[in-house]
Amino acid sequence: MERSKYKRGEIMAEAMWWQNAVVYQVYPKSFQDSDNDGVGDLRGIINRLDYIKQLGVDVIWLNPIYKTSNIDGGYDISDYQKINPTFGNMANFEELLDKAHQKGLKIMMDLVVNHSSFEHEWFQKSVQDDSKDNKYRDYYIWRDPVDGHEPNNWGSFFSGPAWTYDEKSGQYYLHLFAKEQPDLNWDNQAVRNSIFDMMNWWAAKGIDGFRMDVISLISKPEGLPNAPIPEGALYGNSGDASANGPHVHDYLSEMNKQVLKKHDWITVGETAGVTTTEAEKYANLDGTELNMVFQFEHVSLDGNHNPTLGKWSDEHVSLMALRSNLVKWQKALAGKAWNSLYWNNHDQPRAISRFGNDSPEYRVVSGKMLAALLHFMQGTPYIYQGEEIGMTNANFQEMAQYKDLESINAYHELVEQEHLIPADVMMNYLRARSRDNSRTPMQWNSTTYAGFSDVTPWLEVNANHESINVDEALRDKTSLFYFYQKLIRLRHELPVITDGVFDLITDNEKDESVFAYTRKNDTEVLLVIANFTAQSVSRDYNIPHNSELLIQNYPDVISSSLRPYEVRAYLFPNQKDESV
Ligand code: ISL
Repeated sequence: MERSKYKRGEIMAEAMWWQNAVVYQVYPKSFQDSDNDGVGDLRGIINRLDYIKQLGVDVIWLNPIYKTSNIDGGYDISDYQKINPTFGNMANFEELLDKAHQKGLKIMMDLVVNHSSFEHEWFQKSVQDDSKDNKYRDYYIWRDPVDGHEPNNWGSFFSGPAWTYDEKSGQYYLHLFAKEQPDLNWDNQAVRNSIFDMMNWWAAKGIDGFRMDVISLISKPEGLPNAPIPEGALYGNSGDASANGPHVHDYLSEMNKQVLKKHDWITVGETAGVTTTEAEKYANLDGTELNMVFQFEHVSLDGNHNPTLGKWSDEHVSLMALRSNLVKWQKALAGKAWNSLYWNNHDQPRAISRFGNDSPEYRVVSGKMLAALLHFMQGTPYIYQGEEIGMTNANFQEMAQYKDLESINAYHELVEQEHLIPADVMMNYLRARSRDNSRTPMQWNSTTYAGFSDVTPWLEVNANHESINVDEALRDKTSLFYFYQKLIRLRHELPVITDGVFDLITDNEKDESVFAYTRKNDTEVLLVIANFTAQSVSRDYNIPHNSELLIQNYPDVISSSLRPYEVRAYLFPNQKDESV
């Protein structure tokens, strides 16, 4: 096929740069330790920029690197304008930004403003003796007790109630997450101004955008009413009660005017509880709020059937459920808003262990299948560090190996306090879903600490680093790394990956094993066929004779057969009268 005929290499004229981009997520604590204290740091990231560049991505999203109380992996910020000293200093950050820019990489920062740390100056002033009279009291959400109890029945995301009592003032403050993460009061104009000033301060440093932590939760419902308590659960669901609250779109529009619209940035809202209808507002193509959102539905389908246990489960999602959800998002946002695409991140287990197959036989082939399936969809793909070499879940056997407060608190509450499930069942659930699964140190080589550090790391290295590591991946031309590299290159070269209309192929919605879809624009059709199972299946898809096989994860093609986790993507001209 003559590539030039189909405008290959031309980028969709009207596309925004972030619609053609691929983002690489770095969790600094676990990426690269340069000063041998067992914790990753900014110098470590600087030293690895060439590796990230080699992959071919456009943007690095840095999880929080700010001064922190370190209760929740940096999501408890005590100073938004200072760098976590364990990670380095502002000069290191400026060097990182500068060197990334020199290499053509952009830097997206994490913005955590639903809450601050309890050690933030604002909260310290909010609780001090004369606090009821100072302006910082109202920076947070304080309420009187009701009948001697918490002001409402809300639970925290990290177990226990969402309220903590302050003896001095006789009031409770709200925290949807840990008690060390008090929620900021977005209804207060002074709070919003302080946040926008801080964002503008980072803008002046030359950053390229923000990923906004739980930004869907910033506008709490009027009067903070009780929330429905899921059957058997201890507390009302504060996340559902606060998600997409009454003023959230006003506040984001205001942020857009005060900060975002002045810059050619990438912005993504982490929007717990978002629906497709809400996403159309957050990520509207007029650009009045954010560029895109992280939705949670496809990573919530395999939760426990028992609502009391929520995410704690070791279920595997069926292809039927997963596909219908992903298709819903592809279709609903088309032409109205923009999707972000992800299988995993620092809060989710590893993609291959969860959606693919992490046995030695199928790890790489299933990883390639998942990668292709996601990267050919419409939206901006996110790659979480280590995904590109096929890192797997941590497989911890002891509670002492876990460091994540969500995991530790859930174990205490569900096993020891409420006796809802036996310890061994919870250990299985943690092996399947704990956030520490994705936070184990990056596996650079086969040495004792995987090349992450020369000393014992803050979280144990996965034992499989002896065979699964960057050195190995770069040596092997058939590795996942080069497969991702090719997917990223194709996205940059083929407009249809950005602008093509998404459709399942005829009858695919009934197929329990194969996920097959097309993307079509005026000139080209991209056809993606993926076997989601460990069994060979036979299917005949009438691949047009003039199609180009863009990428595949087996060395050859057996017509009308798909081997375990086989994926193939074809490109052919769009002859509008034919349909696949
Ligand atoms: O991690 C979760 C499920 O295991 C979510 O409930 C998570 O808490 C939610 O997605 C919000 O995540 C973000 O905000 C949290 C922080 O702990 C996460 O790391 C962050 O991504 C509080 O800031």
